[in-house]
Amino acid sequence: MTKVKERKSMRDEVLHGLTGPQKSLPSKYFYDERGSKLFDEITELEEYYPTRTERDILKQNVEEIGCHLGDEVILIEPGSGSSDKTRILLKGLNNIAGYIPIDISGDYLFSVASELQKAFPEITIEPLQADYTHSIDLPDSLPEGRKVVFFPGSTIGNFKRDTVDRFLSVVADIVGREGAFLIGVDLKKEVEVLLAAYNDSKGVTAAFNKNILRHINRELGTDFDPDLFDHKAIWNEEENRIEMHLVCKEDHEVEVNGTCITFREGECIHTENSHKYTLEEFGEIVSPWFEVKKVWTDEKDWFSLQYLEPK
Ligand code: AVI
Repeated sequence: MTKVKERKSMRDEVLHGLTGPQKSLPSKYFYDERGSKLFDEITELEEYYPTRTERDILKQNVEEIGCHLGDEVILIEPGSGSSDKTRILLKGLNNIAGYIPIDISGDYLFSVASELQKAFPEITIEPLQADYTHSIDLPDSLPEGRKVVFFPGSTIGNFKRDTVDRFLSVVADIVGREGAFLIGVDLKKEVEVLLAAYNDSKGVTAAFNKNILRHINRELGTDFDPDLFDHKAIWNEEENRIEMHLVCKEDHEVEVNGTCITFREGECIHTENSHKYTLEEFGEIVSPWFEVKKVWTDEKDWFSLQYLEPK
């Protein structure tokens, strides 16, 4: 039943995106099994600085982060995936009473959670399968503690402004008056550095971008040929974001659920936004809900980890 519902909404979203004036596809469809593996490969690339930079910031400041979080912490991580960066906190801190990883993909979530429970038996680990962009009902059986949402990776950069606002209000709701928010935010920097990060020399980001078409083919039975598209990543100065596109190499048509979509040579499908902020801009965005209390950065000021408290 659930699967049928998911398929219908994917079909609707794909059709909606491909029949608008600017063709687009939702970036969440990068992430099937192959897409998640390609993303993991991206995070290991020399040019893709965010992951290793954020990891280093966490490692170098773990004690100070712990002091800000308080004595008995319930760590809540929306979109937890492999919980990779969280391990740095779980290992380095002794004030985490509970950890709630939240992810839409259940199998992976539950297997990561049970592995973590073995590694950290003293921490109550309660995985929650949910779409975190909407409101989240936390389990009743949580230990006492201060609720802290952890959202690393600068995933917030992939959200459009209305989604950012909705997400911030969901987080404010979850943590309540006494809680806190620890978030990774990628910062503005030289355009060459940004372009290299999204146009890597090994072509992994290109494969990741084109994978969205393979994923849609498999789920919806469409016949997109990924080889008829080139990867393109550009810096949009006005919108302060990297944009990823798929550029059509020759005129052709693809049928999506009975609707014929025409592609012209040179036409683009917009597949992802990755916004970059200054510290001031980000402080302004969160200001209706949160106050930025502490910011940790790397020595080049490329990436920030920010500790926020509700207003
Ligand atoms: C998941 N997200 C923060 C990545 C980013 O940098 O915007 C996704 C990504 N797209 C291309 N490379 C990485």
